[in-house]
Amino acid sequence: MKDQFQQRWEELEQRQEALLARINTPSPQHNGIVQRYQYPVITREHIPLIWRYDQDPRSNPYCQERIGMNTTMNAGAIKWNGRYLMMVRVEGTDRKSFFAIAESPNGIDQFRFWPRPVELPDTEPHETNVYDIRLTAHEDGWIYGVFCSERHHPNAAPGDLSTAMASAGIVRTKDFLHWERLPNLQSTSQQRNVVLHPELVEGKYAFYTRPQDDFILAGTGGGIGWALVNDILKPVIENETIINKRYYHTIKELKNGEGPHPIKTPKGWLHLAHGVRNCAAGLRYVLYMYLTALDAPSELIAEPAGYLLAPEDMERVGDVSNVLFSNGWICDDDGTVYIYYASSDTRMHVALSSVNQLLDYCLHAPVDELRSAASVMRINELIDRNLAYREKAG
Ligand code: M1P
Repeated sequence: MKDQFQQRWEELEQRQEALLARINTPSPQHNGIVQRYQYPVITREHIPLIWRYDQDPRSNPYCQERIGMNTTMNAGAIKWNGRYLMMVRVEGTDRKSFFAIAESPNGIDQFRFWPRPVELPDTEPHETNVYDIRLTAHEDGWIYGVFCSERHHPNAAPGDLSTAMASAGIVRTKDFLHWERLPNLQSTSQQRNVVLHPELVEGKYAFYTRPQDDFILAGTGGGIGWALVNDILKPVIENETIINKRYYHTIKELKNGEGPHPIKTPKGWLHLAHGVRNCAAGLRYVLYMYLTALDAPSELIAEPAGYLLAPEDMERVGDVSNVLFSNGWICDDDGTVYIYYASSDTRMHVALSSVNQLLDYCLHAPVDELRSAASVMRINELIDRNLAYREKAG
């Protein structure tokens, strides 16, 4: 006769195993650009039981979860040794985020966490929280991770326990087991959503940045920036130019931020980013794309109007509702693109596309002309073209 503890433990294991082995299937809807998948690919229920429970019935007689996990979100991604890796932002119920690597054989399901969370070198004593890592396999041979390093604002007024300060932390590795921590990127403004470009530009390390006036608001920071850094071991932003601007009455009116590093294609660098606007329900985060020149990655050459992906159905609700956020995608050799995105700061999903589909989207969907009248003109032009085509086709 099994005791209660043993029975409960076996139930927990069986339930988790069924979740980890679950096969994912494409969602029924498809707009010709991206294909969502039915199930989230990583949730807090994927986190190994032995990270959360004390398995010894003598010290845990009620089989209680001792360390609670809140969310699994905003994962960096990379294909490494033939496996699809996500470096997930796991947030505990104590509100502290940390990184943990999960891998899948096919990129769409069966993600399993590695045995332990990542232990980054703890070199920044004021750092309280780390999150949203972007992984870059750089041409210099290292794999870099650039993440948000957050601390209580040193100038917060006495009693103000909320004002925070964000800067970009940098680590690098060759095996995802041993990490070297470099100094945080120095900048005159706060920075979040900083991403390392995979190639040297003019012999320098190139960063996508997001200057912001304070911890939450971009303010006078005009959008996604670009900065060249001479020395990655002493990284300092000296000049920053805005390469993807925010505009009034668009999906990125309030702020935006680079997603993962862009994908190199014969027609330019494909970028995925998030755009934020305010509304009665609070901030709304959606994902959009833009394309920059192959020989000048900071030069915008195309940007379709509006969003590529916005929260739908279950994605709308979570810890911070009405949010899609992506800082990881993988481009396979055959051109398949796995877009990993988090919904509502709670869980990870995948949507599939291809380089050709995304290029076609960037180069042929109309641009945002920033006025309703122009949008109606574009629709009428499309209708006219379709009617002419139909007439010709008989
Ligand atoms: O809650 C939504 C997102 O808010 C921040 O993103 P941004 O700096 O662009 O506003 C980040 O905290 C991100 O982790 C979070 O998903």
